[in-house]
Amino acid sequence: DTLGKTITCLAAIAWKKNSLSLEKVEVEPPKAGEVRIKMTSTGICGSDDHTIKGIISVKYPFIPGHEGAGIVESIGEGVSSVKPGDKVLTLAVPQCRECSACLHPKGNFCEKQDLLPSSGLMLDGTSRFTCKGEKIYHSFRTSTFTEYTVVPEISVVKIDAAAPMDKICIISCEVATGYGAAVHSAQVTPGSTCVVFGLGGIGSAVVMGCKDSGASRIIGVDINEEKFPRAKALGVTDFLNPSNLKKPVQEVVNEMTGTGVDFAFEAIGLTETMVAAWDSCNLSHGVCTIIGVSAPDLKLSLSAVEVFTGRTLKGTCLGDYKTRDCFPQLVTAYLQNKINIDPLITHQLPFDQLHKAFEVYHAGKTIRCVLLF
Ligand code: COD
Ligand code: ZN
Repeated sequence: DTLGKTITCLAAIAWKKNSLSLEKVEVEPPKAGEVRIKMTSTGICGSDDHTIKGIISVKYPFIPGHEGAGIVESIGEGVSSVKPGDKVLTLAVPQCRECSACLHPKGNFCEKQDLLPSSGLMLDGTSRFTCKGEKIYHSFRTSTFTEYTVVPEISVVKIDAAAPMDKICIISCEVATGYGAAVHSAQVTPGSTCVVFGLGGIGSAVVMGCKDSGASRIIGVDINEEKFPRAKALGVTDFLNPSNLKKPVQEVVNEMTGTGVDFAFEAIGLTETMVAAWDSCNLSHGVCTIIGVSAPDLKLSLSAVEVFTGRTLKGTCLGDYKTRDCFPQLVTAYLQNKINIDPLITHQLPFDQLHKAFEVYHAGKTIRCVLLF
């Protein structure tokens, strides 16, 4: 029985930039308003790689991971939305239901989030993890690369008890972020032309969302041509590899479409591809949706005179979904065969083979690799 006790278990710790190792960690019981989860599965997202490399700024040493699913082990005082035994998803952006973002009908970037900036601590300013006597930080208040984690109640949501845990973890980021960007944030229209920059996990989910929305042409852009066959199966109609082009990719997109695309998406996190996505849009009505997160100190350089013509530049985080309200509905939609997320998972490995999982990820072989506990 683990109730009220510190649990010692296996977790991945990033001690410093680019150094990840599996360690025995102590996970404290949840305090008031917190939930301790026994993880069942977690995806490896590009953002986790960004945190390990220090591109997204975080506090070291920390436990990475945010795309997680698990079963509630115990709850702290006052927790009412989940109970031990519930199947849950972890939420990289919480939903406190009290802040200005949560109260706004369209807002989802809850003020209690811990992405930008990142404290690496729970809401009370302390950590629940220690290793070898040292305090270990959290990431995004989710930290899913561990057999047990502790998260605030606002960063977790109960899902359908029938949900297959080896699959649905990707709904908590890849599906919400990518598929949601197309169907919910940009609201891609039937017959439209789209371009998707980056055909990794997130970009592939964007392609799926464009296709499900009835887009008639989907141009996929990636420097790794190994991504093309799977993206084609998901709905990409035309491919561009910028490293093989003699002119900027946006010029080629404009020539191919005549007038620029109706919808552009950036799912890489580089300023140059963000600008290329914007410049690929129809001057009058094009909508450019930025999904990728860049390093915090960078700026975009756009032609100022071309801003007034009517295009829309929009950012999106987790598909603009209010996470606790909407993620259970995405799980249910999957269970009802309304969204097919299966092709977005290309690899599955046991959690203790985390290093191998990162090797296949870095080799550019994956759309999503899911780690199973
Ligand atoms: N031109 C074209 N393609 C490129 C380039 C380039 N210069 N550089 C890299 N790529 C391709 C890679 O070959 C790869 O296929 C793809 O871009 C990136 O894919 P992945 O699989 O490495 O990463 P994803 O898809 O899991 O994530 C990418 C994001 C940028 C979306 C991610 O890192 C991110 O920033 N996510 C944050 C979005 C968000 O909402 N966060 C909240 C919770 S994560
Ligand atoms: Zn993610």
